[in-house]
Amino acid sequence: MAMKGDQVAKFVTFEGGEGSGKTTQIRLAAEWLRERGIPVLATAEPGGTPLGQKIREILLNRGAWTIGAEAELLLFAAARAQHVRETILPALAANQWVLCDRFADATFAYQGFGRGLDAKFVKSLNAFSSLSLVPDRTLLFDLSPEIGLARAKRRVTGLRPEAAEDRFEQEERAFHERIRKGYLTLAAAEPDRFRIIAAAGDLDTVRGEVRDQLECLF
Ligand code: Z5A
Repeated sequence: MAMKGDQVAKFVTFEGGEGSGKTTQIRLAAEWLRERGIPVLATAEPGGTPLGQKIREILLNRGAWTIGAEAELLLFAAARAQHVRETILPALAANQWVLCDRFADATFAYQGFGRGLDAKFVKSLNAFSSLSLVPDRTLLFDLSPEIGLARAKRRVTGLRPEAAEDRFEQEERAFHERIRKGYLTLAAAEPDRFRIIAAAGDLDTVRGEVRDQLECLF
């Protein structure tokens, strides 16, 4: 599809449980948008800035230290605040589309629904740490934890070898079921923003669904 010069940049987040295929599809979507002449920044949380990368190492490395639910929440929030200020807002201001692998909904799903932290507090911390930025569209990659965790186990994480299965992948099955339910609850509450992607499909089918959803934003 030919793009117009007056295209307004969009902020699109990719959410879902472990191994749902977000990272793979962000890469494909970014390539596809670039081929259409659309400037794109593909980024991820936690991460996306030097501070965010440090926080990511602290959060995801297995076994080296204990992190309680409250500290975990605040670390994700700190990474996000820096990410929005240093990376996301400048990219949008430069009229670049931003595709982000996880954002504030992940905090709701994992620390709120998953860890059971107070929903009202998580909501207000999310607004603070996002500098009130809300995605134009959120693609929720919905998949049973059974399939997702099996996929995630086969993937290379890029962390040190002994951390190949990170802190979140070690959680019990019920935790991952709560995450899935939490995401679906968030999607039901904001149907204008969320689109649910059937992530159990093969790579090409999912890629097609993602493209259809992005085209709706042109
Ligand atoms: N977290 C949190 O608790 N609170 C927060 O606020 C935030 C995050 C922001 C980040 O880890 C962790 O932080 C995350 C939530 C928590 N929990 N975990 N783990 P991460 O960034 O390292 O990982 P992730 O975000 O969960 O992504 P992932 O596990 O890497 O999965 P993915 O990105 O959704 O999937 P993928 O890497 O694209 O694919 C996984 C494998 O499946 C890979 O081998 C692919 O080749 C394969 N794949 C992909 N698509 C398909 C299809 N369609 N069919 C078959 N196989 C496929």
